[in-house]
Amino acid sequence: MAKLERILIANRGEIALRAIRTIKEMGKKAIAVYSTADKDAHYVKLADAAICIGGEKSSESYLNIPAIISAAEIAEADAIFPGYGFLSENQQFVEICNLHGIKFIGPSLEVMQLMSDKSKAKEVMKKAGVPVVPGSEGAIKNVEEAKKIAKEIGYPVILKAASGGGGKGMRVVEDESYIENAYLAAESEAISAFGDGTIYMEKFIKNPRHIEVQLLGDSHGNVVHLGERDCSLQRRHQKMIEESPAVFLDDATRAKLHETAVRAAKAIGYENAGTIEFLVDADKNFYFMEMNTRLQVEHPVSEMVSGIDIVEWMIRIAEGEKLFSQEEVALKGHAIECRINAEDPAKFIPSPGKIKSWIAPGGKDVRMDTHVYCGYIVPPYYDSMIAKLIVWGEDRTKAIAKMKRALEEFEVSGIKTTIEFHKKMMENPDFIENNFDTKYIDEKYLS
Ligand code: MV4
Repeated sequence: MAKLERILIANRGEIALRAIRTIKEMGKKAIAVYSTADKDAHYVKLADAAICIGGEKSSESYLNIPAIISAAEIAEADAIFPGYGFLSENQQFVEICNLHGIKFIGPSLEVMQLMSDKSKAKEVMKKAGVPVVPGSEGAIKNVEEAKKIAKEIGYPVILKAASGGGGKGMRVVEDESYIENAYLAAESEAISAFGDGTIYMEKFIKNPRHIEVQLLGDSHGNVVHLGERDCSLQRRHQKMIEESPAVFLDDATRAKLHETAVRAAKAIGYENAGTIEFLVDADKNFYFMEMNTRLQVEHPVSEMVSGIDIVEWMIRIAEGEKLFSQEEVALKGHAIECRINAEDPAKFIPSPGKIKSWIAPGGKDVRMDTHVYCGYIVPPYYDSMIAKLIVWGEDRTKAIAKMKRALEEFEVSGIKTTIEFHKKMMENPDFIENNFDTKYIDEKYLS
């Protein structure tokens, strides 16, 4: 594979800017695409070239494959960087990039396909010796089969959509009297959300933690990990705070988790950046949940503890370069990320509009990834996340103190943001003592 010189970023917002930064540092050309709603966005100005790809709706622009491919051809891009969301896990898009001789900076079409069916992915991982939650072997055919399997594994069980992820088409079932309704509800929800009603079943793990391992694989079969992230602080399946390392784990379990994730990625011949998500129960048993075949929002916490630029390595891997060895990765200290959303922090409802003032925090080991600025108008059409504030400290206590200090410096007016929520969390005794799970915000914070 030859060096990539011109990289088109098929995304917007902070992640487009994040990618432009690294592409420029590597001496390459960054090509931005934008919708009519994003014509004044800062990332558009910072790119070496920028092409309008359509209207404000994502379906007309950031999801518009013909427009993006045309832009890539016009700009003579030799590669596409997908970021997260939008087309980053779209198999058809990867196939079309391949047909046009444009390098998709991500995993192969085959691996993406394999991991997109959560039920099949689980079977593949089980064969590779990765622990999975006990449950159905593949899809459930009907209500009768659901009842039979649930009886075998024991209630409570959880029904999940094979094409799902992010909580849609999921139902927890406490006993047999609810299973028929739950199965039919999950199925119809999955059909309308994903066009695929395939459902599988698992034993329900109570109060789990969501811990994921950041991986990089190269085209020569090497896989390294950059440690794990604890992403348990979520609200309605939207992550709010992520950190690395997961202090919930002891060193022995952590080492086992890393080794398992690397082995899993090697087993499927994984190339480029990816993440394996695990559910971890109260006894620190971990189980494969799903694999994200893309760069994730929370990747900066792994960059802060490893010192490795993940986007740079995604590009170098796409160029065919060989990865560094695991021994060269030294994980140090503790990093925390707070997602700053344009939302009312009390009710978490979107708050788009014009930013009247914006004073960003700074200082040693404080990182702000954002595309917004004073005077910027947050459009109502896209995700409400407008910034990520990431800090590093020698340990978790110091990282929390730094995050608290940084949040206090942060001044935004004109729109409502989740800054206030994060300020409260940094002083919350449960957060400070690491005493929370995936249900924490939904059940404890809002009540
Ligand atoms: C589970 C679970 C408990 N037991 N699976 C939610 C998103 C989807 N990807 C998987 N999810 C869950 N799967 C079993 N067998 C609990 C959840 C879950 C959850 C997981 C991670 C982060 C937040 C969550 C919130 C509610 C439920």
